[in-house]
This record gives sequence, structure tokens and C-alpha cells, in this order.
Amino acid sequence: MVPGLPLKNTQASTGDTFEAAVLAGLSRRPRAIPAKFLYDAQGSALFDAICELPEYYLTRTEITILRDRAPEIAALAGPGRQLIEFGSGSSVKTRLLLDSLEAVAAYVPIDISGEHLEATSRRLRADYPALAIVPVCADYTDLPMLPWLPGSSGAAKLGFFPGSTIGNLDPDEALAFLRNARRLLGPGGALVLGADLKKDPGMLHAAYNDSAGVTAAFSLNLLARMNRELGASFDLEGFAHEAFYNPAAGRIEIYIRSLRPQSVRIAGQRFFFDAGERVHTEYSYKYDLADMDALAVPAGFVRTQTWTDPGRLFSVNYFVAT
Ligand code: AVI
Repeated sequence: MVPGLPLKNTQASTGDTFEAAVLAGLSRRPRAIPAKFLYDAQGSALFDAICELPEYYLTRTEITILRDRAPEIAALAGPGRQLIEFGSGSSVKTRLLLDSLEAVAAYVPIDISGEHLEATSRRLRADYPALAIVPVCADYTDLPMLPWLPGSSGAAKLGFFPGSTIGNLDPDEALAFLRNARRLLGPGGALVLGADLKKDPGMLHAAYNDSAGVTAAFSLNLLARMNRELGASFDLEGFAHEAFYNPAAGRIEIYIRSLRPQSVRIAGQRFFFDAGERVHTEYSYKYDLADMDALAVPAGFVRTQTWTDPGRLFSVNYFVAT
């Protein structure tokens, strides 16, 4: 166990409790609930299903880029790095790096879900018995420090932030995250960052409005979660998933829309929804390379390499600490 940063809770503090965030988010205008609450056990399973959808090109495209380019990434990083993953989940993409990186000093997966971390670390330990794995159960967006690893304290750090998760942060949050990552990775640090590229709005629209309705189920699971955990009385038939690309803002916007006037009880309070009224649940920002540089430079990084697929759908970027 790592001094100071034990893996202890099954769900680390997310700042707000779900109940407090829901009550506050539905009491203000425009109504909004933070996207992190989409990922309970059901939401995480639905997101895994999204990643397999024919319309959702992001996951398979990034995996192909990482598989093809892992040796180049490893050559840039050099031997003996500590690998730090921000929001590690099931660490599927990490294996592509671990298989190419030379003499990894330690792997530090950071994730808010202790259950995910424990299960993933157990599987990785079985497959990489010589690798030091030091899981940290925390919110990676505002982690104050990394664990002190006496065996590899001098090792340079390589951060890993795949999946275009950067896109779910608004620009201020993305900058704050990158600044903190830069501080944690320290001098000589580098970051491998996966980001979805700007592209044909029709293709983006399809990726967030799949024909099987899995993305809609993922969104509406937020209401089902309120019913399960907060004793809410949402009728899921009375609401719809709405997702569209906003080209001026360069982002997919996702809302839950009320289909009729209705009143819902949540945690002992009553909320009224007009017909057509929306609750914002997610943004998914899309980055071109200039957008990425505009974010990297003020955070203390320079982008030294970018790999994309032949269709230029997705980018994997190598940032070096300046
Ligand atoms: C996790 N994240 C990168 C996904 C995205 O594409 O923004 C979340 C998602 N929401 C609906 N579909 C996928």
C-alpha cells in the first residue's frame, strides 16, 4: 500500500454527492447535472456497449492508432518511465503501451471507482507479474499528488489520458486538468493524449444518436439512477435523449428533454418540467490540432507528435513538458 494515498473507498469522493448535485442542478436554470454521474455500474456497462457500436468510431479508431504506433510512442518515451494513467477504467488501451514500453518503472492507474481499480489491477498483475502496479483511488481531475514510490523515485513520468475524455471537460476544466497533469508529471514528463478530431457533423451526429438506441439508454440511465438511488419518480417514457453538434462551439451537446409537462418527486422534493424543457448532461468537445496546441501551451506542454488514422477521425498526441 502506498503511504498517503491508500486504495480505500469503493467510490472516492467526487466533491458532490449524487443527491446534492441533482438537487442543485435541477434547481438552477439552465438545468444541468455533471456528466460524471452518468457512470454508475449500469451507466458504465452502457458506455462499454457504446464503444462497440458501428457508429461510435472513437474507441476502435484510437485502439488501431495505439496498436500501430505504440513502438514509436515507446521510442519517444525511452526506457524506465513511471506510467501514470488518468481515469484508467479497465486499462485495455494501457496494455498496448505496456507491451511496447521498455523497462516500465511502475504503473499508476488513477480512477474514481475502487472496484474497477481492484479488478483491473488484479488482472494486470496476473499478466505482468514483474510490473509494480500502484493503484490510486481518486478523482484524477484534481489529484493533489502522486504516490511516492521509493523504488523508482527518480524515474521520469509518462502520463496517459486516452479515450477523448478531455472532450468531456469544458475548456477551463481541460486547461486546469492539463496544468495539474503537468505539475504531477514534473520535469521531463510527457503525456500521451487521445482526442477526437473535428469532422463531418453528420458523422458526429450518428456517433451520438446510434440506431440501436444505446446512447439514448446511457443518457436516460441518469433518470433511472435517480429512481434507484434517490427514490425519484421519473417515468422514462416521458423523456428523450437529445444530442447534436454545435459547430460554433466545436462540441456535441447532450440533453435529456421532457416530452410533456410533468412533475417528479426526487429525494422528498418536487420538480416541474415543462414540455420541451431540457436538462444538460454532457459536452463532448472535438479538437483540431490548433485547438490542442492552444490548450497544451498555456498548460506547460508542447505537442511534439500526432498520429491519426487514414480518415483523420481521431488523434493520439505526444505532449512534452516545457
Ligand atoms: C467518455 N467520452 C469520451 C464519451 C464521448 O464520446 O464524449 C462519452 C459519451 N457520451 C455519449 N456517448 C459517448
